[in-house]
Amino acid sequence: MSYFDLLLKKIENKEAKICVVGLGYVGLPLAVAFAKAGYFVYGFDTNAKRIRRLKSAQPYISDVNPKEVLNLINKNKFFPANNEKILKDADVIIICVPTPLRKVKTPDVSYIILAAKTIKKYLRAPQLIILESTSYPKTTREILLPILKKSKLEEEKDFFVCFSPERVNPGDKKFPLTKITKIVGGLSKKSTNLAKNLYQKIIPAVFCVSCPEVAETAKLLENTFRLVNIALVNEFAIFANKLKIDIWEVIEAAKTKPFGFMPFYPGPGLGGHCIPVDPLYLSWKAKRIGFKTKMIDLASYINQFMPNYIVQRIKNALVRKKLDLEDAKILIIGVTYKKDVKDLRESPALEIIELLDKKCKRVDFFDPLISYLKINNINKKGINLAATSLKNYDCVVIVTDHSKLDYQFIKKHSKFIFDTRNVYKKDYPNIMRL
Ligand code: SAJ
Repeated sequence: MSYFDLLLKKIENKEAKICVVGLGYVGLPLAVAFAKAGYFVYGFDTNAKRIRRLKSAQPYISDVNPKEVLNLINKNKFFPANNEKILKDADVIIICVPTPLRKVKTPDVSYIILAAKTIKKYLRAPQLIILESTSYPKTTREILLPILKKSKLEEEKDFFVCFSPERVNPGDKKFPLTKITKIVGGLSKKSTNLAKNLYQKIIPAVFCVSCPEVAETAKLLENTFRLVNIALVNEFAIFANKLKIDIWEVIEAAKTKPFGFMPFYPGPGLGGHCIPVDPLYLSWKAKRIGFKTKMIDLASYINQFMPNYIVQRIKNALVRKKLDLEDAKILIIGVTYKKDVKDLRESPALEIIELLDKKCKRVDFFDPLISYLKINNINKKGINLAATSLKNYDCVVIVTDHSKLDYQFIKKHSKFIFDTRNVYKKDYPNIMRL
């Protein structure tokens, strides 16, 4: 029996032991899904604090129920550890590590390289290695595979390699992991087949492609599609405001078209660890082969300009009220990168606060999910949202529109509101929208 047949059989009858490397917003839900499907799942994370939190039912990912995780641990279905030796016992290893940008906006694949080097130490026949972390086309073939081949084992014979992009939408209850079609692209039909059979145990819809590069690029197309369309609507918002046209009503009208249009909404900027980041992986790779991705570069520029635009709109509004920015007290409501998700990464609110901190008398924030900001040179404790406090501010800015905020209370007790998310659906004497 070949190693492929042996591994396929173990996957089919759920004897295969899985190890998810990286227990973040992608890896942890994936580990839980496989454990609930009847596999024994190791969870490897270099962050020992995360392992302790999992074993004591302390949440750190809003999309996962900590009690459910502890139950799986107690039933010996899920074994989180920060001891790399567990990799030796795994038949399937799924890499879900971060792929951020460096300060100079170039890809940082160091987490993938570290994971690959660690896996290589314990690589044995047969093992299926799947990369889920979003990266530029050819990462699987040019970065992951060469490191694994240093083990002297033969790919697609002793070990099998596949790319399957993570597509989770943080905070989205309508589309949980198990309802999002899984794309799989292996180095050969064997690895694709192994990955397809594995994912089908938790996700009914699996879409196979011919190679890792197609899977890598499909993911980047998805997120670049969002980046470009968000930039488009942000630019429309700036243009519409100059003509005193309600951009929100324009979008409501445009989306009545039953085909050929998909609504996106303007906002204070583009946050998160995916949309502002992943397309820059593509543009970086393109530049290295002499191709300039003009659309991505321009869209990134427009989205990155939005925090400045928000500050400009605040300044102009206060000038109309005969108040200078340097005398103003501003309250920012909502600082996470999108509503109802406890995540500050690339959040435009942080840049807005930093810009206002340099210009205003006082800048405070309130966010029901975040009580303290200590990022870059921001060091602030969130205020209590009370009637008295709201009245103290010359401008209250709705930056992130969390669902559980009492917007009527805010409207009643604020002198002036700048609503960047169309929470109030129309302008009022004391409310200005983007
Ligand atoms: N945003 C707008 N206008 C919009 C939509 C979003 O300004 O019309 C802003 C949000 O406020 C946020 C940023 O863009 O700051 C990103 O929001 P997002 O929901 O598009 O991105 P993520 O990173 O939370 O999740 C996305 C997923 N989103 C959706 O499909 C709706 C999906 O593309 C990926 O599964 C995920 O990135 C990923 O991991 O790549």
